[in-house]
Amino acid sequence: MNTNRLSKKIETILNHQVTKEAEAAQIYLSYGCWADSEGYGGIANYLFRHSQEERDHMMKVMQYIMERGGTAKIDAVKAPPANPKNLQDCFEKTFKHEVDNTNAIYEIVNLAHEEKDWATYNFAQWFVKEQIEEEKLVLELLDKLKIAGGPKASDESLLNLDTQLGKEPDSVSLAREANTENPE
Ligand code: OFO
Repeated sequence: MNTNRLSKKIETILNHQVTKEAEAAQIYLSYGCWADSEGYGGIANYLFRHSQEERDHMMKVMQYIMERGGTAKIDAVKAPPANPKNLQDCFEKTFKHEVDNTNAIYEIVNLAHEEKDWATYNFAQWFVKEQIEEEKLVLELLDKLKIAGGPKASDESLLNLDTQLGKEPDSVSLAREANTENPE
């Protein structure tokens, strides 16, 4: 008896998303290491905490695959991209990664819709909402940097921004409902 409630295509795209979330976690880790090496300890801390959030997303997708009777697979992850040139570049690249991830989520939504897999369609809606928040979060980083002076920001305003980001809450509100212990 086939107890897998996911089609082959849906199982594959969801497993692909597991890898994407793991890659996102690595990117945030890598940018965090770069920020720390540049002296931005607060921003590094912020990026490290966000890396954990991406791991929570990975767990959430894995758990869904397993709940539906599918097989979650752990694949190799790509090496993170080269270090950013500066903070502006770091936040801009982060934004691009988030948009790329949003597009991957939309692919899942489109396929689930096409296959009338309403369970997966419904599951993916959490990520659609989450991506709105994640993109907003990075746009806010870019806004804060702009207010600090953008590419011409003084050391003092960058230090203030660094201190401020070091104190930001761990994750956006939706993601706080899901973590490695409770990826619901
Ligand atoms: Fe940055 O987001 Fe996961 O899904």
